[in-house]
Amino acid sequence: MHRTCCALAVLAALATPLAQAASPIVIGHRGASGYLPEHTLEAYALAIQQGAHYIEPDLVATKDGVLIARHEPMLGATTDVASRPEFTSRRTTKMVDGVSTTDWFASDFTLAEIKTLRAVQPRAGRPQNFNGLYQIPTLDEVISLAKTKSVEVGRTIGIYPETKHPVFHKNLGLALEDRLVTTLAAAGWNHAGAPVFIQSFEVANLKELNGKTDVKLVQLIDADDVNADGSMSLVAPYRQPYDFVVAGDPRTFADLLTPAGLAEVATYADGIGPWKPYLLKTVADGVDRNGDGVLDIRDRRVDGDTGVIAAAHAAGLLVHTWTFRNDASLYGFTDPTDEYKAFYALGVDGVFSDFPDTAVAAIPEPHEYVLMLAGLALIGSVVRRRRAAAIG
Ligand SMILES: [Ca+2]
Ligand SMILES: [Ca+2]
Repeated sequence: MHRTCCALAVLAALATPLAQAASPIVIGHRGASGYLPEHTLEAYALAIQQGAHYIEPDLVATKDGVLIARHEPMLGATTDVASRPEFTSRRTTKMVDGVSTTDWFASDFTLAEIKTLRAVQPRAGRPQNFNGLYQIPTLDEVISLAKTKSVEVGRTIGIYPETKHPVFHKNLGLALEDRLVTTLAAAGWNHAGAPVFIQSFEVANLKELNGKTDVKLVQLIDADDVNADGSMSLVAPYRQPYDFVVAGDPRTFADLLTPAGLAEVATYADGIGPWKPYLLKTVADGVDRNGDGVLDIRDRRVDGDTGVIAAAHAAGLLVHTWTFRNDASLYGFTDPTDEYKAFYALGVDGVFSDFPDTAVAAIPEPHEYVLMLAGLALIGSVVRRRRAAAIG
């Protein structure tokens, strides 16, 4: 009886903040890239149609300094450039974050030349029948699409641009930051309330952006791999933010998730975007859990919350995690819906998904979400009390 009263009292105390807690956002990762060639207006439009709240353009610069949407400065994997004889001689070798890379680079092409290219599907297991149909969009065009679609569908569609390889672009004389802020300002979106999150794997450029814009900023947290025991594998070039490498700063990505790391991130960013194994620990223990006769990442044992989300929230940071794919990256899960539900129950604030329809369908109803978070808060308060008792 007494316990029930306590629980109800805690629930009542939590009711106001929880009622304001937003349900998780779905970010259409490179658009609905599970279905259509990534980073095309068509893929972004499909993501919106499927219910995505944000669309994600990765940004690289052209030779004439225009921001376009590509996952990499390299064009070989996601466009038909290799089949264009007029561009054969543009293939070259550059250092990208310390890695010698031979390809066609956006920074060697004018926007007019980029516009003659067409997007292709880079993943063999995904539909190839849209190859050669769609253009490479500029950031301006992505913003226009978000605005037009917002009116069309009657809800605000945000953008979630990523500055790709900021040091690389700076060294080319094609720094991304001012170009991005200028473009956002021209769109009326250079303010804290704009439906925009800017993300980066580097730190220095986010700190620079923090001095130049009030738009929300997100520190991405990478890793090379996840070890069999569930710990993170940190190997270059996925060991550290590349600006740390250049500056001789020894800290790794994982160091940004310690209490000290999160406290520093909170001085310049509004959220973190860690790779999902940082949040939910899974272990490869050799058991074929889904019984398909093959051992792969889907069979990993789900061991549970790493505590990173609670620590980030305690530091005042949002947590948006990546990448959810129906056809890959299912650490510890065979059904993608089960994976989304597990991460929503952990309390993530958003997910980057190649299949936004599946991500949206798995979001709990608002009243379920409030109860779920109340449950998390109750568990948290019990754990804190136990810790206090142990210390006392
Ligand atoms: Ca991205
Ligand atoms: Ca299996």
